[in-house]
Amino acid sequence: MLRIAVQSKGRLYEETMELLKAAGIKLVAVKRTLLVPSRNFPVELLFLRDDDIPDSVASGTADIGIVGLNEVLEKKKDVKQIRPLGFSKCRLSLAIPKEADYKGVEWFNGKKIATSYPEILSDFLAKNNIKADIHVISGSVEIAPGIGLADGIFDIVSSGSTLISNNLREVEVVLPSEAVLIGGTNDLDDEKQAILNELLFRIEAVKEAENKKYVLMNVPREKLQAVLAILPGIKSPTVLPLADENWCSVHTVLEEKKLWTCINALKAVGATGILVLNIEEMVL
Ligand code: PRT
Ligand code: ZN
Repeated sequence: MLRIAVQSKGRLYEETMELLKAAGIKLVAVKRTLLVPSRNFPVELLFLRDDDIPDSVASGTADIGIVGLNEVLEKKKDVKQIRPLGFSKCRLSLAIPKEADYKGVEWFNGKKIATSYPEILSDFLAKNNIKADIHVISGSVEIAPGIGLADGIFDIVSSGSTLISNNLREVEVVLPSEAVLIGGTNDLDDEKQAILNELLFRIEAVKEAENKKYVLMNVPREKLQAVLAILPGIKSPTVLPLADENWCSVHTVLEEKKLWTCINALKAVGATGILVLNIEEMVL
């Protein structure tokens, strides 16, 4: 049994659960308990506050964990990053009052900076030879400059709208962050390692399928070359005969971002009955 520490509620929760579900992991009915086993895969989920996830993995209470890179680097626990997971993307940035005259990071010399991430901030300041006063607060960091508690802030930014509504402007991106899978620094026993390998294999397949669509269409034989010229395909598209020998069916995988341009081009050369399907997993 492999124990995975995950956030019990908050910004990481939904997508963590979606990823595990897409990897085929079903839980026994999630009651509000701390430890929930899967009913079809040898893992159990340990639900924690995100702040506690790095330590739970470093101490061996959990074997692996899913948490924001920002928490991993701030907590400085003995853990290793196994793989990025591509969700809960954000960044840790320095921001200052929007009207302040900013020419570079030296601006922060002698200034007071409010943050919940003192470790990452002090590493950044030391690397840039800046001497500033770090003021640690645990929430609503963005209001600190407005109430005279600090000159600037160091906080998580996603869309940037929190900064704008507090009359602040982002001046330095210090750390791009996203959810990551972490593990301890000691080797897992063979059984747990085999479960982790299977989980990673499934995550790989889920990530591979993300943003891709399976597309099928009917094509007049004489237009087949024109259609094939448009399709990138993973290797090459599949071409199948139809009952009417003047027609064939073409199947391929397209990246979502290219989907509409491709579909328009396909229609223009004579493809019809275009079906677009979701792909759940893709093993390359
Ligand atoms: O209760 P628990 O301790 O588990 O949760 P938490 O309240 O500490 O964390 P939570 O659930 O808010 O966030 C968990 C993780 O999500 C963070 O550690 C980040 O890795 C990631 N994440 C992604 C974010 C954001 N986006 C985000 N926008 N975490 C926080 N924010 C906040 C930010 O603090 C700021 O107040 O949203 C505001 C900025 O958002 P924008 O869109 O206005 O820029
Ligand atoms: Zn937290």
